[in-house]
Amino acid sequence: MLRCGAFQLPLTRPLVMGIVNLTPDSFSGDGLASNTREAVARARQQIDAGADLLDIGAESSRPGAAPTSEEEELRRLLPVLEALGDCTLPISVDTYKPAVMRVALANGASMINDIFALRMPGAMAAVADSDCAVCLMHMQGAPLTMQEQPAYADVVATVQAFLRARVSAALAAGISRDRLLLDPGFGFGKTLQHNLDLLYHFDELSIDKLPLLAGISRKSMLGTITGRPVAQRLAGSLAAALLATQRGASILRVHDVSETRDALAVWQAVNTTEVA
Ligand code: 7PJ
Repeated sequence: MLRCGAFQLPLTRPLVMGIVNLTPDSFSGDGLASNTREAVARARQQIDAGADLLDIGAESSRPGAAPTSEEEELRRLLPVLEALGDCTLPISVDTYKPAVMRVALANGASMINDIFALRMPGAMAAVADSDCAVCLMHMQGAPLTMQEQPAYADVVATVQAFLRARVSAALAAGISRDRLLLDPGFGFGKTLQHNLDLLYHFDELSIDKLPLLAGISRKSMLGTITGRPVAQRLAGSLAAALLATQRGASILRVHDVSETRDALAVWQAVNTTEVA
């Protein structure tokens, strides 16, 4: 079980986290230019498509993206959180800013998805004061420059060591282990080869058996492999989602919820069949 504010998320089958993007400059082409009505419609679509939880992001973290101000991030986020006040699914907010975390948690969010893994001053305390779930993600560098020259001696060992240190820091800050999720951060300061190494060794990335989240949907690694532009990466995304699931992913962060659910249904049907 993952403790997620008032929710308890079962981790006995892979869960689908539907992306709701409030940024005007999303790489995946689904940005909603901070139009609240469209954003809420998109969230409801993700729910109807069978999402287990939503991930709402109001600041772009695509490679080369410049930071968004706290005020602008909240201006995009708050009306959507308010409109989703009756939502029966857990809502995760994708942010690394402590002030945004606190406001989001006070306005209905029950998970914080932090690409900086609570490294910003004050972030650890902002979530420790609540009972939300937290996704700790690995990133080398920061979005503006992270794809310039990513380099690792051993990417799997580096990500493991990073996640282990962030788990220790979170536990020391009083965040209980049933609130933690880990994520290697595909595409965040990584070459194609680094991403492939991490996906191949995905099941080795869990620290102390904590659940893993995989975010590969529509990412450029799939474009590089398939030669497809972002609008044509569904098949690649589904393949990657299944590979991550097979290697132990508990939560899949995706744009295409209903298609991912179908792929998972097939995986699950096979996976739960005992050979006579
Ligand atoms: C991720 C994320 C990811 C987590 C983004 C995109 C780029 N959060 N936020 N993991 N990616 N936890 O939507 O592809 O991989 S933004």
